[in-house]
Amino acid sequence: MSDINLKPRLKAKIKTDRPKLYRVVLLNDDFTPRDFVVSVLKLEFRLDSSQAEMVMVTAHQKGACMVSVYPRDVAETKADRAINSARRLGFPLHFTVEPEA
Ligand code: TYC
Repeated sequence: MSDINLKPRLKAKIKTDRPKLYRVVLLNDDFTPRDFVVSVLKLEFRLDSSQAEMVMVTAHQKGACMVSVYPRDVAETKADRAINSARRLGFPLHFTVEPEA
């Protein structure tokens, strides 16, 4: 007997899965000025001043800090734009994008 199911599918399958979310993580380095890190967090990731300061200080002290979560393409675009804006000024600021657990 064949395992192939020849019955027409009657119900349209509605895709309800939410898009997976990805974290953008800020990494510390010894060269990028603190004020520049805060500006990038405000401009690119829309953090307010106190959030941006807190994220920058946490990365500075612990080595890394999660900035926010987004769908994959948004996370990658924001991280790329932030990295490139730092690179244009010669700063090695870096972000990673990783899937939420
Ligand atoms: N450590 C940098 C300095 O002392 C500041 C800094 C903070 C850089 C956080 C990157 O993710 C960072 N100038």
